[in-house]
Amino acid sequence: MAEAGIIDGKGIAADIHKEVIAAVAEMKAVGKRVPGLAVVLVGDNPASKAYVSTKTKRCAEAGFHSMQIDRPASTTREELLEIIRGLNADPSIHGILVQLPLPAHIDEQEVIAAISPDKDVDGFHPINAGKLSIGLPGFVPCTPLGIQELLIRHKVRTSGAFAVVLGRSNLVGRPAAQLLSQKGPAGDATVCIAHSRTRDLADLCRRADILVAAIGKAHFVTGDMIKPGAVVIDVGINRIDDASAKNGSRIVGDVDFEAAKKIAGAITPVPGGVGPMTVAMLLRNTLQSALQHQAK
Ligand code: BQF
Repeated sequence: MAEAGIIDGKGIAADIHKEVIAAVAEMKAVGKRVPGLAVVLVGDNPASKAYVSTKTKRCAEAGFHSMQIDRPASTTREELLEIIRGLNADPSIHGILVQLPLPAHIDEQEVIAAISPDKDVDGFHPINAGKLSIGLPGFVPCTPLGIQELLIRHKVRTSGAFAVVLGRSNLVGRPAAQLLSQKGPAGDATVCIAHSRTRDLADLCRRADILVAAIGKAHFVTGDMIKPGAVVIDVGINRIDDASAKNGSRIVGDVDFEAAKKIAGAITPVPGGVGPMTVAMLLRNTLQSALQHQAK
């Protein structure tokens, strides 16, 4: 059989980026405020720092007003809540993102709940999670939204398909399953959420027309777990040792890509698949928020 088509997340994200730039130019032309995003980074987790700088950079390129607030790991819960209160009240800010994970002494759920739901561009506030679960419009988490957009733009048929989502996190697996099962574009699938306690996991995966891997384990999905012709969406970002790499390590997904591409019909690479879409959807959510804040 032919090798899988590669789903070009990086290219699709670049297209969306251009669409956002055009929309910002239009907002300026009609005298609206440009979208404003505040990114709050607490502590010095190297991966978080890298993600935050990517997001801040992309926002600046898109013509957004962007604000990055860096605080030490010793920041107290009260200090962080005070920062969020200020941003909630700031009319130049339409999106507030608190980079996760937070230091262990801070309750993430309390912080997320303090963000005004109409500025919650990460879609993690319980109000937005609840809206997604009952099919009301609201902010949808960026990674699941990016997966939905990849499926739409790659013209993947989801209606009636059997989709297996590996992973039940509130940030990725669960909302991804909700989007796939809801009515409409990239929806109408029959969805199963699988996790570490799922029995006969390999057999279940092998039945999937669409397989979304979001478990956070390098090369967890092997070639024998993939149905010939299936669409494989790899959400994983795992650093593994690689003696042949410049810095001794490289990033791989949750799927054994080399094995999978011989069997799947289409597959997202890592890097360059879902990751860039996550950032593109952050820009789109922030644009949406700015438009909603200034609808007239
Ligand atoms: C790429 C994230 C786990 C935990 C917290 C491009 C990103 C990643 C990869 C990126 C992610 C993952 C982000 C690529 C943001 C996606 O080229 O493959 C962009 O910046 N992401 C995050 O902010 O927090 C995370 C994953």
